[in-house]
Amino acid sequence: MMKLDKNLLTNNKKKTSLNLLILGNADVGKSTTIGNLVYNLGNFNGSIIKSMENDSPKLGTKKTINYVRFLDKLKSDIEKGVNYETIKYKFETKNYNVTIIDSPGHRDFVKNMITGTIKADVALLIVSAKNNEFELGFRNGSTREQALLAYTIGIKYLIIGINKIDITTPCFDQERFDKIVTIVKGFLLKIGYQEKNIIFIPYLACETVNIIKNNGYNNGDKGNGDNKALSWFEGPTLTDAIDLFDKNQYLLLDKPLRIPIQDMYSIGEIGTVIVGKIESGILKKGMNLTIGPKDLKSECIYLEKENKTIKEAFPGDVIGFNINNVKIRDLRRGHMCGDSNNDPPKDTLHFDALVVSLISDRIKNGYTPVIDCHLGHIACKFDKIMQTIDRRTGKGLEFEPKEIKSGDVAVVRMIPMKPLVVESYVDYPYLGRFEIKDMNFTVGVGIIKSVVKKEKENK
Ligand SMILES: Nc1nc2c(ncn2[C@@H]2O[C@H](COP(=O)(O)OP(=O)(O)OP(=O)(O)O)[C@@H](O)[C@H]2O)c(=O)[nH]1
Ligand SMILES: [Mg+2]
Repeated sequence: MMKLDKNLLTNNKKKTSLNLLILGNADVGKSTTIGNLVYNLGNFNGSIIKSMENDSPKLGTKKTINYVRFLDKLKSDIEKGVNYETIKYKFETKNYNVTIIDSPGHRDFVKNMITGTIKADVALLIVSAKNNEFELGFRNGSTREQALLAYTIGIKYLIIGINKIDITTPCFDQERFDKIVTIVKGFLLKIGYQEKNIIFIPYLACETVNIIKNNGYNNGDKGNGDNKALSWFEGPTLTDAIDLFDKNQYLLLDKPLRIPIQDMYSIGEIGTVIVGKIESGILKKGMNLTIGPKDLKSECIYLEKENKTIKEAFPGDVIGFNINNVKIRDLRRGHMCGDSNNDPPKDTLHFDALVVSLISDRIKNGYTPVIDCHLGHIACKFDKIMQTIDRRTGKGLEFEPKEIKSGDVAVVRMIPMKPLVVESYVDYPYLGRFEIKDMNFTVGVGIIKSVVKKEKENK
């Protein structure tokens, strides 16, 4: 009989990590949901559970867990431990090791989301099915603003959790569910979400219904009858919805090659060696390379990763590679390496970006701060503030305003003061966002909507 390779088996078992951003208006059940997921699917110190069980009231034969209290206990437990500053709630689904990112909703959080310091793969936007609670959150609350935030920072896959489906009238009301889906879906499609990437899940956070299993029940039939109150719902459970997300699809394998240059060396007989991380595409030995913004032509002679020679490298790999025909004095940190035959990197004439101002000073046309975009660090002029944008709806407000103030979102045409390769956020997420710096302070953040590149003839 063939022996199974043990290493292979354990390697296969290793789950991919996934960051889940939790969004939702006040009181919709965010803490209850997080507590539920971590309690039922998490891997934490079991003594908290014991203490929870001891002081949880019993309802008939069922114990009810107060998940918000559990979360508080867990939080204080983590704070007592060594790893004080990073409070991370984690749980596992079939495919993923999930880390929860809870959204405090303040300025630094938004800044960190946009610059990618916190990187979420998937967002769970929670709404409440309770009468009026949904309407309030959608009309006056932050539901729409948060959905727009998720879209702006590039979260393509969005789960809409419709919580508290037990307290609709009648309870577990399918009509109520359908109505909420229609309203939210209409909005999401308008701001740019694709129908195939949004999914609606009715569930109950305080009772673990349709989170792991579709075990909805009617009042008076506590979970073991056939008469399931959520039997009308044929979609996945909340955790299955997370597993439906295909992270590989977003790994940028199929995109053209982009390697921002981190360091370069001139090594004796070998020649020029570049070090950088592949942001998208595949680098192969023998490939014809173009290095922007100067349009230098070269070839990849050999490449290595972790001191081993390899034939090809993939997104996320940090590699060193040897190129010919280019001297290191022509290269700078922040220059961009790409495939000569597939969308080679080019210098920028100007680009349009969605900019959020974070300084108290007003910004006018002509303002020229430094921007940090991938590894580039270049002065860029606010050539023209084209339009301010409503944060909540994404709709345009004022055309060509004289100035923008702190907190404003605006589309701005920007011109780099020196050669620079940038890309649109849609095409190259990691290369299409930037921080705006003034005297080394972050004064704003931006996302690049479109780029007009310098073509040879207009150089
Ligand atoms: N009926 C019902 N009530 C729920 C459910 N989930 C949460 N609740 C209740 O809704 C209230 C708010 O829940 P939380 O989890 O604290 O909500 P939150 O979104 O964290 O609230 P904030 O942190 O204040 O924004 C609590 O009273 C919960 O018991 C549910 O599935 N059904
Ligand atoms: Mg809470």
